[in-house]
Amino acid sequence: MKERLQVLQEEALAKVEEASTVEALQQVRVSYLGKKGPITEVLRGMGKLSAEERPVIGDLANKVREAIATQLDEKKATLETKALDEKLLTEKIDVTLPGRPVQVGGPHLLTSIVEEIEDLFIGMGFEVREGPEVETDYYNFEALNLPKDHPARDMQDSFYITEELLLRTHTSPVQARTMGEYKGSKAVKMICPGKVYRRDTDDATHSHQFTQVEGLYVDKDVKMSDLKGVLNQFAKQFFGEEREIRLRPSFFPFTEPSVEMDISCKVCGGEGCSVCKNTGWIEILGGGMVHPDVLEMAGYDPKVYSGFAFGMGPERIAMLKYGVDDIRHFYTNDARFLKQYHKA
Ligand code: 2NL
Repeated sequence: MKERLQVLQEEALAKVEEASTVEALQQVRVSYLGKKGPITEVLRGMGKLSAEERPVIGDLANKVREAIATQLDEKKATLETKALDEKLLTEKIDVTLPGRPVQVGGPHLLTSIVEEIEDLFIGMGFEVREGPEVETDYYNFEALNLPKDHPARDMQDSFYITEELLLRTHTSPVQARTMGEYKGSKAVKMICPGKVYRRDTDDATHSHQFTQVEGLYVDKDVKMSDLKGVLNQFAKQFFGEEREIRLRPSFFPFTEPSVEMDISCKVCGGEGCSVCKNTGWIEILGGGMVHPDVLEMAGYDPKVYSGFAFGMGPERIAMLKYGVDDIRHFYTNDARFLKQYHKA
């Protein structure tokens, strides 16, 4: 039995030596050390041995098994290291290769325009305020001198959620809310940028959702000349020092008197061309002196307080400044359009 064990050990070690893959090694392990292998068989047959022989053979069988197992483990480690080395050699990474370029985004043109407008008015002492896009009938219409039967609040032109709730049609309710919050106790000097909604058929110059920036200055002794001064400053800073402004009479339900402001055409310098439709002027925004009823509803005594307000559409302003020919470019978000306006 001793010899048989010794032969088995030699055989097994030779097979281990021969094996060139981890799989072949596993094969050797199973055939020599497995449950049906010869060593197990020897151990099973121990019952037939004499009491003196039993511990000697048992001890030897265990030693043989251990010797084979140790060889197997060592060979396995060697093979694995070799396999890893080969893999590392073939899968070399060239760290000097330039990386794939990362797509860099930037603010949307409308965002940049709104921020530029905000900065100019902040520079003149206005604060920036925002408010809800789902508005009550009261703040969107009633508080702005647009009673229930007023044609400007036609159901056709608004997105109603309930009888009393709608998507705001302008950002003025934010101003009405602010005045209401101050309860006629102090001056208001604010602008409110944001999205507004009107039922409209989209085309090159119309969109059912667009952006507005409105401004409001209410204080003791605010005059029309203050409106003109602030808007002139804005126009020159935004469009260029050489641009002139003019105010034309107009009508809005929430201002009296009301005006529309034009800037001189930069293409022809006022001579008349296709951009300004031969007038030399381009319409930019509307405004006026806050209607006394609007002041009164918000808790401001119109005998003590007066104010001016104005509103503009950043889409229109961006279209004029950059020659964008279709308002839908702002919303379809074609990267080829958007990229042109990413500042370096
Ligand atoms: C335009 C004209 C305008 C206002 C907005 C306003 C707000 C309050 C009181 C009075 Cl709380 N007026 N806003 C006034 C006149 C014109 O917008 O063409 N926007 C695009």
